[in-house]
Amino acid sequence: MAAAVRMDEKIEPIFQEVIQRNPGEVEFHQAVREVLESLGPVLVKHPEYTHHKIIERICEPERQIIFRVPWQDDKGNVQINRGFRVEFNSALGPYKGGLRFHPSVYLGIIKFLGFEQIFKNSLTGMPIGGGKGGSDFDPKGKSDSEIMRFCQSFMTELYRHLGEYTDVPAGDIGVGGREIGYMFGQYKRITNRYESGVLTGKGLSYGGSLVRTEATGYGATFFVNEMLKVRGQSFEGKTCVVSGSGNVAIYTIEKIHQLGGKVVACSDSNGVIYHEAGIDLELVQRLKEVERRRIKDYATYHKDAKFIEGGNIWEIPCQVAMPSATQNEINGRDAKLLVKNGCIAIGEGANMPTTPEGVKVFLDAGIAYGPGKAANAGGVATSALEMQQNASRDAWTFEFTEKKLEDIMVNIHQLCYETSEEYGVPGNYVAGSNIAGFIKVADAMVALGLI
Ligand code: NDP
Ligand code: 2IT
Repeated sequence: MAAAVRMDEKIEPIFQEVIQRNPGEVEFHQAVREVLESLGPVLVKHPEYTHHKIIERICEPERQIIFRVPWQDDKGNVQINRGFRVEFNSALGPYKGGLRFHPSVYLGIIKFLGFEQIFKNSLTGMPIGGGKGGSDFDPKGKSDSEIMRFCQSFMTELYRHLGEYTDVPAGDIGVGGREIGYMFGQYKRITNRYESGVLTGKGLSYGGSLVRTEATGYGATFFVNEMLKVRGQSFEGKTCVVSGSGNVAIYTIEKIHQLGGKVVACSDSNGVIYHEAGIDLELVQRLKEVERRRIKDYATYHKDAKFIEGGNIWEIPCQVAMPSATQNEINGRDAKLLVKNGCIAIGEGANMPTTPEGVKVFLDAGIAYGPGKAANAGGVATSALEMQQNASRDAWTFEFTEKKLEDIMVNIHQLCYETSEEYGVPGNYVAGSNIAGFIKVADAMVALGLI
């Protein structure tokens, strides 16, 4: 298996221009570099992409929206946040991608996420373009009323850019069912339209889809299951570690347990819970989904579990690791530790959780490494299934929808694997996902003319 290659000499100047035109946006540079490093052999097979300047065009968002979000806290103080929506590429369909509410959000984070989303959405095989948005608003410690006022203010500006055929946001870090509900309510009120397809991740009482809540975690686990199958392995009896304890982590843990694996650790930004007997998922769900508490409290319910304040979850030996918290949470040293401790598969529930040094370690070690744009595509794919149900005013059963999700993940895995073989790096899912995701968008861009 080949490791990450050096960037092609025709592509390098394009990348340098991206850095120059987007100063300081280091996460965006990182995401672009990773994709561009895979594309050298593609240009050899497809000289038309060079002629049409597809790479230059794909690195420049179609539209970037930045806006003020004023709101009032419970004490009556005026608060100001910044809102973003980057509408990156609509060659395959309306812009589609989540909204992130986290204090670390700035344009560079939204652009990295939006860029990844283009290729991820392409891999799903569904008619969705790429976009991402969010705010530097910190939902932690806010009351329900504060969250509602913030979401209403955010949507009061964003609504004019949205539409079921234009741009369809969903959740991401800090944005779940509660926030989507408040935003959908405000969109409906302002536009006087019950336009279900304008947001996904909706509640089941107003047009949401079964399985959307579970989809990213379930999908990532299905993807890892496929990678394991290629190696004649399965989840049965495997010790697993899942970082984070939010939406993606919770449903990753659930599916791993259903497939016979045992998750022994999860985390939040304060620290790590290690529970050798296996994570008690019902408790995590109650603490996180219902009571919105910290993962530290888990240890007060299970005396045999340990909370490691500020701990590094990747130091815990495991055979399968599924980073499901945030970007750059596995560095080169963590990756080496994982490999040394016997890890054979990585499935990225989070977006870009591994640094370039970490990716290189995994590829060099020849372990099964499923990058986020492939492994976590089940979330957005199920969003597209939600759009499909909304458009036909239908509602599918859990089993039917989950089977569709599983089929989509099996197909994505197969597409990435076959593409890696076609390009001479069998089992390199980085190359496979970047190339397969890119080609579909590039072909559509060529067909649509200079837009
Ligand atoms: P949630 O907000 O539900 O959960 C996020 C989890 O990650 C929390 O446990 C949080 O801990 C932890 N976390 C977030 N930021 C940091 C940080 N800077 N440092 C340490 N820990 C952090 O988000 P999701 O589960 O939805 O998202 C998790 C990841 O999955 C993100 O990378 C997201 O982009 C990606 N993703 C999400 C999809 C979805 O459908 N929701 C789809 C595809 C990818 P704390 O509470 O302490 O902040
Ligand atoms: O990163 C992602 O794919 C998401 N946060 C989900 C996007 C979506 O539109 O469902």
